[in-house]
Formats: sequence, C-alpha cells, structure tokens
Amino acid sequence: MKIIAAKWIVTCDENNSIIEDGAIVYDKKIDEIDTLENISKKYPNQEIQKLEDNSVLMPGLINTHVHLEFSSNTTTLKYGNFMLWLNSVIGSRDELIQKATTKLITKKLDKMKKSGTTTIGAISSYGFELEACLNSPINTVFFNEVIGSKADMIDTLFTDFKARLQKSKDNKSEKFFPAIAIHSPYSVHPFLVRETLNIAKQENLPVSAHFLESIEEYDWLHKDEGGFLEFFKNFLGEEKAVTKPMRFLEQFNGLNSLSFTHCVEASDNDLNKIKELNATINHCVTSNRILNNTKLDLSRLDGIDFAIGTDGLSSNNSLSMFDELRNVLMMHTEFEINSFAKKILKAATNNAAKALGLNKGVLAKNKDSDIIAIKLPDAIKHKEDIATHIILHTKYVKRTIIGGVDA
Ligand code: MCF
Ligand code: FE
Repeated sequence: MKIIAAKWIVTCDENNSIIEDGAIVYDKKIDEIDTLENISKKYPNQEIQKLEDNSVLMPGLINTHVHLEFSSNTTTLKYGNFMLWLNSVIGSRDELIQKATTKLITKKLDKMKKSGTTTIGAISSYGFELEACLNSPINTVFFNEVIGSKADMIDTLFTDFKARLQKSKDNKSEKFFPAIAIHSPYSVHPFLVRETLNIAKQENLPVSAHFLESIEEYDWLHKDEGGFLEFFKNFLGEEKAVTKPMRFLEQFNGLNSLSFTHCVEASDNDLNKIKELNATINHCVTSNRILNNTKLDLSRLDGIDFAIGTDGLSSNNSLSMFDELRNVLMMHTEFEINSFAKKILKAATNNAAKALGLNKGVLAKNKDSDIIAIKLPDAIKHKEDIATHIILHTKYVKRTIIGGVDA
C-alpha cells in the first residue's frame, strides 16, 4: 500500500469533484481518496509521497481511437478532402506500414506515455503493432479490424480476422484486452459484420466502428451517389452501398462496450439509435478538421457520452492526448471555456473507460490505480478554472502510475 498527496486532485467523477490538499491511498486499485489531513490521521505511521507545489493528480488519459500502424506518416498523405485522403492511403499504405516498425511504434508509445496517456484503444488492421503494445506499460484494448466488402474475399478475410483475434486473445492480460473493430458501414461486407459481431456478443468483447465521418460517406450510404460512387465502381465494381446506416447500427444491439468514431454526418435518427445502444462517440477533432474540414456538433449528442481519440498519424500531427485536448478546446468555440474544459477532462478519462469497458478513468475507491501527476507553472488563483489551466499548460507529465506501479 502506498500514499501520494498533491495540492489538487481532479477526480474526473460524474460531478467533476476536486479535492484541495488531497491524498490517495493505493495499491493496484485505489483504496481511499480524501484530504491529506484525514488520510494522515488515519494512517499515522505510513510514509506519504508529497508532490511539489502546484501539483495535480488526475486519472491517466485514455486515447480511445488510434491507428499505430500508420505511425510513420508525416507528410505523405493528402489532406483536405476525404476521397483524396483515402486514395492517398491506398497509394501509400504498404510503404507507410512497412516503415512503422516495432521500434518506431515503441518510440511513439513511450512519447504517448510521457504526454499523459495510460490506456489506448488501438485499431489494428494487420496486427503489426501487437508486439509494441505488449512491451509497453500502457494498457491496450486491441481492436482487431475487419475490413472488405468483396463477396469473393470474405472467407479469406474472415479467416485472417479470426487468426489475428486469436493471437490477441492468447496475449490477454491485466493490461491487454482483445477487442473487435468493424471498419465502417461502407467498407465491410454484411456477412463479416454479422459474424464478427456474433463473436463479440458471445465473448463479451469491446467493439468499435468508424461511422459517418464524411459527406461522401453520407451520400453513398443514403443515396448511392457522390464521391464514393466512382471509387467503389473503380476499385470494387460496386454501384450500391452494402449497408444502410440504420441497418448497420441495429446489428450492434446487446453489446456492453461499444463506441462509434467520428459520427460527424450522423442523422438525428442515427444519434437516437446510438443513444439507445448506450454507445460512446469517439470524437477525433483534429482528424475531422484535417480530412473533412468539419467537426462533430456536440450539442446534438443529447445524453450520448463522447470520448476523445487522436486517430492515427495518418490524420494527425501528434499522438499526445494533451495536444488533442487543446485542439478540442480551441475548435469548439461555441462553449464557455471553463465548463467545457471540465467536460473534456471527463471525456478523456471517465467516458473513455466506459467506451472501452474498463474499471478506470476516475480517481475513486476500487478503481484501477492509473494516475498521472502534472505540475502547473504557478499557483491557481481561481480554482474553478483548474481544468482549463491543466489543458492549456500541460505538455508532459511528471509521473505516471499504471496499475499502482510507476511506469
Ligand atoms: O479514422 C481515420 C479516417 N477514417 C477511416 N480509416 C482510418 C483512419 N485512420 C486510419 N484509417 C485506416 C482504417 O483503419 O485506414 C485504412 C483502414 O484500415 C484504410 S480505409 C479504406
Ligand atoms: Fe480512425
């Protein structure tokens, strides 16, 4: 058992509670959290690690959506329009993936840890980042992705998917969790959607899918027209979308940990269905700006929780969650800054843990001890604005505790 104390404890609980001069008693899980005064009285003989002035303890950040296999990209892909981006991915994918070695991904994971991330939802197309994730102290929910809509390919694709899923199941541990990603409604054959979701239901695995990211996707799924028409004709010889958005969503009934990424062009009906499914929306504000010059209208979510993901370096210049949180804060000028900053911190911790089905993301009794310590540059004069200052001023963390151990 250990005790750590700081000037501020930002719990990220439902009420965004903050404890001034607080302390946490922890092991693998949090035993107790209270003021330093109360904890000192209760544990008079226990050594207390007191952090320096202006320190903050908060839950480790959870990046719910990242494609590590695209980690070698910086200036290769085309930005500004989804179709152009997609074509550039198809053109450069092999080269980018080849350059994303275990060594490179390990380096990126280390940097993610230093910038406050303690858990990731890793979307894996090939399983090439598995080793780097296993070697990292960061917790990983490993989303094995299924993608492909050509009828004559589905057996091969399903066999390959099952092999990757099995490999991640073989490596399941306290910090590594197998999961399933369905790429999107436009790119996955109905057979593969049905079969992979059946596995997820039987084995109670977390599931995630990209959903309605672009106007082109909307026009294609709803009206079989627009920018995707030519793309599908040329690449796949198809003239009709494989699945309508609502028919796609309906198949996700009965899953416990479910998230949809982007949802920028989701209709009101789609959002109602997402709410009914008790799913979380992964908000990737930088990616949406870069690929589609748009953003998710958070005021339409009406009770749906959102979490925050960087997406991959295929659509971002950084995998740092604090960089991403700043972008969320800056892009959503429609909200008052201090109350929105609180929402952002809760989204990146508490909401994210729910999306991934983990007992994390809140500093509270019995939650996993995934804790970061940061240091604000000076004393806080207006404590009600602490979330804003944390987001504005933090590049790197001072300390990372994962599962009760310094990482
Ligand atoms: O989220 C972004 C944009 N939307 C869709 N896919 C991806 C994103 N970043 C990487 N991807 C991957 C996806 O997982 O791109 C590949 C897929 O494997 C090609 S999409 C035909
Ligand atoms: Fe993505």
